[in-house]
Amino acid sequence: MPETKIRWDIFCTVVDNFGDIGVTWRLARQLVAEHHCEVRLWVDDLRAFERLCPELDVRREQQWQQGVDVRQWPAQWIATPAADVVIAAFACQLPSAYMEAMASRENTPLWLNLDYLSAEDWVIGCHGLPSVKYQHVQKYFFFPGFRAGTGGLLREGNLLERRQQFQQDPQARRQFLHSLGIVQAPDAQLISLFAYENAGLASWFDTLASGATPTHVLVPEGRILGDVQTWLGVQGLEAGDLHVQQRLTVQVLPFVRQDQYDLLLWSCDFNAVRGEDSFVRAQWAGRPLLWHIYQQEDDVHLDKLEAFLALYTRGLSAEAKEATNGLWRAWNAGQDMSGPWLESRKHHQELAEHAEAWCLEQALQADLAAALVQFYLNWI
Ligand code: TRH
Repeated sequence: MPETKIRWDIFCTVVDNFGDIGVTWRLARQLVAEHHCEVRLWVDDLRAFERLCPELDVRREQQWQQGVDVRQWPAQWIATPAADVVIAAFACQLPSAYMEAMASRENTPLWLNLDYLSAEDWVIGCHGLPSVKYQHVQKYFFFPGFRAGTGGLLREGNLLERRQQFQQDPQARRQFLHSLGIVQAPDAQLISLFAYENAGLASWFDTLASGATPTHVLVPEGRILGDVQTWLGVQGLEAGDLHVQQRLTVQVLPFVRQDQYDLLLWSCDFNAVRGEDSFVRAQWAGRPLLWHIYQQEDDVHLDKLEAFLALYTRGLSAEAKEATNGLWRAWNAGQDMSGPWLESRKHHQELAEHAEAWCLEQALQADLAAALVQFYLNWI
């Protein structure tokens, strides 16, 4: 590690939802906390950021949060010297004056595009390749991923130890759930549900409501609430609301701060997640999961879904594999969830063991922050 701190500028435009800021905020904190870097995080929408980090003051142009120098990305760029490493998250366009500053810097900065996560094969071939140039400043692709030859996944140094400790401590779990107003019946299975709008929800809830085991579903405020309301036949659902229908309890949670969301995932028996960051965090939770992938034009997201399924289901029995494929495909097509859910429940034990094994296997890879630092050290 060089003696002087590596300086980073991470640029994030919030396209929609929380994934862009979710990933960059996590990365920025880890670079500071574990790699002693100086990080400026430029964000164009502090309101989205505030949902993940409630201490944020959305009126401030500059503020420190957990050691990260958080900047409001101004519409009118103010001349700023470029950092040693410049990350354009998810192909966002840097201010042209900043690119000038990169080009005029005595030591040319390393310029990276941090891409979206995909399990597709081509990622390995593209990770680390040169992209465009601005004058003499070369940009490189940096791809997160699940396999050797990619940039890995975001994972804080002690994450798995913290998770395992928490999961082995029923008191800590109870206290956490209590702090969110959750009282789980002793025999109820706990499910968290973070998803986009989904026409398959009603059939899933029907099945849970008429199921043999009581189920308690926790729904953080967000896009799926409309479907939940329709199923319950109510309006104006908000955090704190709790409804019971037959064997199903549905409870609306506030959108919690990012580190608390981990505890929620760790506390549940099954997690429905979406997008990118919650999807990765559910894998680190070591519990069975269901992924609602972010929909893209021409259904290209379905290739990503299949690529992940092919990787994730390796090592499962043929029946459990088929059940997982069926469940994930039904959910992502907004189809009837009844049969696929019941089928996947038959393999719950195997899927639970597999989720832990997958998590441990993924943790053998270098994490994304460490891989970025290494990429820079190799490059200079
Ligand atoms: O919000 P998302 O749907 O984000 C998406 C995806 O990243 C997608 O790939 C991208 O193209 C699109 O945004 C623009 O899902 P994701 O990625 O899981 O991000 C949610 C973040 O919100 C994640 O960091 C976890 C966090 N979160 C909380 O902090 N508290 C909560 O209560 C919940 C439910 C989530």
